Amino acid sequence: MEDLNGHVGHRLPADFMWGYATAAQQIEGAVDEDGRGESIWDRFASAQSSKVQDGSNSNETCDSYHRYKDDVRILKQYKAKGYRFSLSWPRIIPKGGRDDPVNPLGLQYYNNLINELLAEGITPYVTLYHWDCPQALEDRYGGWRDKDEIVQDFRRYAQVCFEAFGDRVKNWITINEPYVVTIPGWFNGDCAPGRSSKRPFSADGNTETEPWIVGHNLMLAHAHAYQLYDKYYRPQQGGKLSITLNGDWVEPWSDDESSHRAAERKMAAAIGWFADPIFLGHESKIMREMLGDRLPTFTPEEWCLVKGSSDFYGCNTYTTNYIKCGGDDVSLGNSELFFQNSRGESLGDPCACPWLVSCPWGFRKHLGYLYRRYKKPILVTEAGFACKDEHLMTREEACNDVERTAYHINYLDNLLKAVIEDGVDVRSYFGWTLMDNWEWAEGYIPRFGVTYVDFKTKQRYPKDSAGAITRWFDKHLSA
Ligand code: GBH
Repeated sequence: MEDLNGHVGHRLPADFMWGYATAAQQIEGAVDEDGRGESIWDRFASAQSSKVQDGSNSNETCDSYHRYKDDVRILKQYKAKGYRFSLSWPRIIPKGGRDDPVNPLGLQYYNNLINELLAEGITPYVTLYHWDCPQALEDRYGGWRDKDEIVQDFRRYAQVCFEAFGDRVKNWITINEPYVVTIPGWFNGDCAPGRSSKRPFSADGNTETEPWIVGHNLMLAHAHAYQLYDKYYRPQQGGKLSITLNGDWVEPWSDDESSHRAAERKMAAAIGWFADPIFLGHESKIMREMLGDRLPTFTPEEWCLVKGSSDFYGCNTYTTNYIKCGGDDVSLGNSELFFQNSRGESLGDPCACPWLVSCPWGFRKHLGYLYRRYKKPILVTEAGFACKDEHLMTREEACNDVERTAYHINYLDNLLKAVIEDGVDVRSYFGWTLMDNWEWAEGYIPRFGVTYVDFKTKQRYPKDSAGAITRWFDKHLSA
C-alpha cells in the first residue's frame, strides 16, 4: 500500500540509528562548578566586545550539568535510540594541556550521564570537541594555531576520554565541524576565539594565514586521535571513530558554466578542504588553486596519519543555497549564495536564522553527493530548524511547532528516498537538537529544540515535532 509520500511500504533497516544531538557548551551551564576550567566561549561571551547577539552567555543555559537525568528521561519518552552529546575539554582537563591534571569530578559527570543512558537502553555517540577549547591553551600558545602544542594536547585529551569511557562508548566523533572552528573563529571573527584582521572589532589575527593553519591542525589532531584509537583502544573496545563535517547542498543559480564552477568551488572550500585529505588521501585541488602557498602541506608521515582516518562520514547539514560566481570570499569559494535562482524560483523564506531554509530535496542530493564522492557510510549527526520568532512566543505557541515538524518529516522522507531509491548508505539521523539551548553567537534567539526549555525554571516541555518524529520512526523502521 502506498502512503501519502508515495513510498511502497519502504522502511529503514532495523539497526538504523536515530535520536538527538547536543553540545556541552550549549546545554551544561555550571561553568564554574566542580573544578571546570574556562573555555574560549566563556571568555568570548564575557568580553566587552562580545559578538553574542543578545549579550547572553552560557553560564546556566539548560543546566544539564545538574539535570542530565531529565534529559535522559525525555530521550526515553521520545523512544530515541541514541544520544549524541559532546564532552567539555575544560571540564575534564581544566587547563587543557598534556601535563595538566585531569579533573575527577568532570569524568564523574560524564560517567553518570553515560551510565544513565545505557541503563535506559540509549546508545551514546560522543563528540570530543564541539568548539569549547580550554582558554588556558589559547592563553598559553594561541590554541589551535600552534600545531605542535595543540595536536599533542588534543591527543592526550582523547586518550583520557578513551581510557575513561571507551569501555561503554563505541561511537566517537573527534571534532565537530572544523570548517566552523576555522572560518567564524579565525576568518570572520564571529565565533570564539574571534580572531580576524578583516574587521575593526577585532584587529588581531591574520586572516590571510591563520584559518588555513588552524584547519590543517584540526585535521592533524583528528588524525592523531584516530591513530591512537585504532592502535591502542579499538582492539579491546571495538568502537568506531570519525569526524563530523558541516556542509550544505548548493544548486547552480543559473545553468551557465560559471554557476556550476562556483558550486564546485564552494563544495571544495566547505567540505573538500577536510574531506579530500581524510577520505581520499589527497589535498583539495581547488583549495590549492584558491590559496596557493597559504594552504599548509602535510609531510609524507602526516599523510600516512591523515589518509583514511575515518570509519564513517559524519554529516551535519541544514539547508540549501543557490550559488553563483562572485565576491572575493575564499571561505565560500569566491561565490555568492542566494535563496532564489535566476528564474526567480525561491527555496523559501529564511526562519530564525538568515542562513537557513528548509529544502528536503537538497538534503537528498547532498547525501547522494557525499556518498558518491567519499564512499563511506554516512551518519547524519545533525539537521534541524528554528522557527521564526520562536523566542517571542508563549510556551504553548512554541510547542505547536508546525514548521519544525514539517522540516524533520520532509528531511526524513528524503533520507528514506536516498537510501531506498538512490542506494545511499545512511546509518543515522540525529536531529538538532534535543532541547532549546544557547546558540553560540546568536545567544538565546534561535530555538532549535524539539523540546521547549523555560530558561528561568529550566523545565523541559515536549514540542509537537518530537512526537511526530517518534511516530515517523515507528512507521519507517523495520521490526
Ligand atoms: C550547527 O552548525 C552547530 O553544530 C550547532 O552547534 C548549532 O547549534 C547549530 O548549527 C545551529 O546553529 O551566520 O551566515 O555566517 C551548523 C553549520 C555553519 C550553520 C555556520 C550556520 C553560519 C552562517 N553552521 N553557519 S552565517
